[in-house]
Amino acid sequence: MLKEKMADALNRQINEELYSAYLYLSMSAYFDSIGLKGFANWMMVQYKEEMDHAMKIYNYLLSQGESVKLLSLKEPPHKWDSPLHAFEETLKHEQHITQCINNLVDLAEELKDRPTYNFLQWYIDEQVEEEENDREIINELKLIGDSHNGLFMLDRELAQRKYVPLIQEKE
Ligand code: OFO
Repeated sequence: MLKEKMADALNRQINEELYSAYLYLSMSAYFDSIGLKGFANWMMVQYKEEMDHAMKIYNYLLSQGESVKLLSLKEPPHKWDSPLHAFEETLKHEQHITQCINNLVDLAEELKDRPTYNFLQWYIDEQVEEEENDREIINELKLIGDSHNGLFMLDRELAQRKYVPLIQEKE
């Protein structure tokens, strides 16, 4: 069993991860609608990864004998000014998620909850990688500027991203 404060905070993080999935699904639809199929693929993979992040916490709570409480999701935006704007918003969102994870780690430390502290280490590494990926794409988009050719090339590159399911081991 976890302390109530910890279980509640993890339940709220499931909602954060599900919202991340919802946001990236909305971005995938946006990119599809403006003809950037590679960008749409990248965001669709991101959507699936976020669902995995949510399910990892869901499984962890159940494995600890806790209940899962699904909360309502807010509506994500549907449109962005440009691919650069969408990725800047993505980075901002991931920085918010990083802060959420850091707060969870602080809480686990405060409550001396070592299993949860260990469980959260995976998310710390994941956030480093996610922010780095977003920064790389932002930099490329800035270099591309108004070049249609550059955007076309980047779209082809992002079309290569493949979804690799996370193994949902029971903690
Ligand atoms: Fe985008 O990251 Fe989940 O945790």
